[in-house]
Amino acid sequence: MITRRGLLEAAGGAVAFGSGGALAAPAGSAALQEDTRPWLSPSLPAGTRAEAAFETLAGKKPLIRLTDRPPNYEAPLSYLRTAITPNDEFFVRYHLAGIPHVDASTWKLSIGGEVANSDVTLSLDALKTLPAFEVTAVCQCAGNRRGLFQPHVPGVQWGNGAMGCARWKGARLKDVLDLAGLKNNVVEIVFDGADGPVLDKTPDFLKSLPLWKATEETTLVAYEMNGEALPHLNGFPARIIVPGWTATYWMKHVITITAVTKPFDGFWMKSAYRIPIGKFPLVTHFLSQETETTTPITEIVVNSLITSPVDGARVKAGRRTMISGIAWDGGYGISMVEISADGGKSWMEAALGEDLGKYAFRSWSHEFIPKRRGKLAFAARATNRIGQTQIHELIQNPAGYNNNVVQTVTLDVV
Ligand SMILES: Nc1nc2c(c(=O)[nH]1)N[C@H]1C(S)=C(S)[C@@H](COP(=O)(O)O)O[C@H]1N2
Ligand SMILES: [Mo]
Repeated sequence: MITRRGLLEAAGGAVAFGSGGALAAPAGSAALQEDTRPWLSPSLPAGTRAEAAFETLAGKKPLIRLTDRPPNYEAPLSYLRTAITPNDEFFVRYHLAGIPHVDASTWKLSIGGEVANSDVTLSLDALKTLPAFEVTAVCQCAGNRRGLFQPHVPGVQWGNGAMGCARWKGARLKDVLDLAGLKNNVVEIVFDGADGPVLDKTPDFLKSLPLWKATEETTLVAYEMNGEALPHLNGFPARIIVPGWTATYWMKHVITITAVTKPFDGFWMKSAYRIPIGKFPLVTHFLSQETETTTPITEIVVNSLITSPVDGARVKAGRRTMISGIAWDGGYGISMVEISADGGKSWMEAALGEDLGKYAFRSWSHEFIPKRRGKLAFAARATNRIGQTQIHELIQNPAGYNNNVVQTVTLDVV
């Protein structure tokens, strides 16, 4: 298991990291960064605002530490200005404090359960012999922006940075499952990662997917992120990639894949990551897990983020100013981003940046000239290709998921 010390410094090769080698932060940079306060939304709970600080994990640039056991670190706004998030700027989220050491040469992936042929065990090299596919996709925690809920709800108090977008490369999960063959009454595929609970009270993190989603062409067992091995803290040597769906299903350090003929009833399916039925306009459902009152969270809701200028920034009256950001959704693709400078009465269409695929961040920008001095509030609103748009009022739900309320930044025009 990797200790907190190991997480921070990757001491002397004790930790087997993805790209193997000098991943330790330069001496002193952690301390240096810890003095620098990250920008935090004023809507976050006071306790979070007081405690959150930059910290440099092994192989990472400084991220905002929300908790360190288990490690939960979000990206500051400045890392979200590009449609592709670099590996060393990608957020880190774990449920369990037992972060495993993983040695690529001994790592094995086991496929079993209700299989038609026989159980299969793959080495990393064997996994890489299967046809490789690449997809650019947003990995967003279901609880991203939970900290902005009013009233506050329990859980990690994420701001805007529990997300990133990368090019993921790996084998199709479907091809991996085909090696073992599935019995025809399989309903779900269950995943386990190499991490485990340190205290017995947290159940092991196991997740399942409905068979139809598990076997979609874009669902991968990924071993590369942006052309490199996965960073250790993002799931080295392989993780499940489920484009369009929230990151809770994106199992890191995956070691076991099990086919089941009954709905999987582990804690993280039955009791966690659920939303009230009928409150969100989701298109894809996870029916085998649905009850009368709740359903597992599935798709990422359509959303956007203003990344520049930052809230409270000073801009000059009469001078051209660029407002820019990113937009994303659950895989239908962004069709429009609009900006309002009058509290939502009128909207202007922003220019969309390069299309990196329907699962990716879509960058956007809008140029304007602020005329009058004083405070100027800007809102951004994204719409996707099936006409879903961001909401103006928060949809309350106990775990604080799916926060896609239109956000505003207020500029100081001088
Ligand atoms: N093995 C393992 N995989 C996991 C988790 C975990 O706790 N353990 N958390 C999931 C959740 S809830 C999220 S948001 C993403 C975070 O991915 P990242 O740490 O690469 O950013 O990993 C997912 N996969
Ligand atoms: Mo998450």
